[in-house]
Amino acid sequence: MTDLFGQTRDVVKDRYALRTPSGFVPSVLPGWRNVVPIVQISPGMGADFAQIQITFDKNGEGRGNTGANQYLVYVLEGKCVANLAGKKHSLRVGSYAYVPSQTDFHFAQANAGTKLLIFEKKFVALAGYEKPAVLVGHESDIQGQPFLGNKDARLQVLLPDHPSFDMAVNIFTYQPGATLPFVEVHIMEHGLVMLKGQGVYRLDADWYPVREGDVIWMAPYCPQWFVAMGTTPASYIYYKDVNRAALPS
Ligand code: UGY
Ligand code: MN
Repeated sequence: MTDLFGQTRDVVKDRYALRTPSGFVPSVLPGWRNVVPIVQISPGMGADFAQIQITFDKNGEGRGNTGANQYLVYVLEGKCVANLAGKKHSLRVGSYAYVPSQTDFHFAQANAGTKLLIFEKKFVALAGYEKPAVLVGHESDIQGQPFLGNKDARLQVLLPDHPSFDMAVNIFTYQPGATLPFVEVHIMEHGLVMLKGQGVYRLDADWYPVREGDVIWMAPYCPQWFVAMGTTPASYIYYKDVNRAALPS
């Protein structure tokens, strides 16, 4: 039986969005060739950052300069080589690269099907602190810490917790039945991709079943809560803006 036409789990609202792979439409990004880019979140939705998925075809590559923006690139599938500010790094599933503003980059030598997730944000400098440098790591080197004392909800913080960074990217892993401890409401904005498992996300006053591959945008102050469900752990990678004044001067 075919799926029922005209149905989708996608919702795009003023304060949040849930996007699912069945609704993804490729676009074209300057500097990227032989790839399929999906802009999952962008200012067109109301967000103050962009979240982009890149899938490589044969001979795919992305070349450019970050300009005023900074990137956190995470490898969802496959492998590739990143040349960042003239230095080459081999990346595999779970690798991540922080690419500061005003930095030359070239992503290439990827297997067809390699998938990158990019969080892109305008860099806001902080007086008295140097701009962060290129940083490359792997999620397996980051210890998951119990979230607010709950060992069944663990947080891996990929970027240094330091005032020079104005963005954070974390991986949250929940055992089945584990939850965010309370409904969060905060100044930070989020972009999120479900990496594994299933659960229910509360967004504002609405509840949505979510699973691997789903994407969520949460505007600042959007009430949010999650419970992992099923028999396997659920995990998601997410972005947030951090460490800057509430009211820019
Ligand atoms: O870092 C966070 O704000 C995180 N606890 N939010 C979330 O997972 N929705
Ligand atoms: Mn949050």
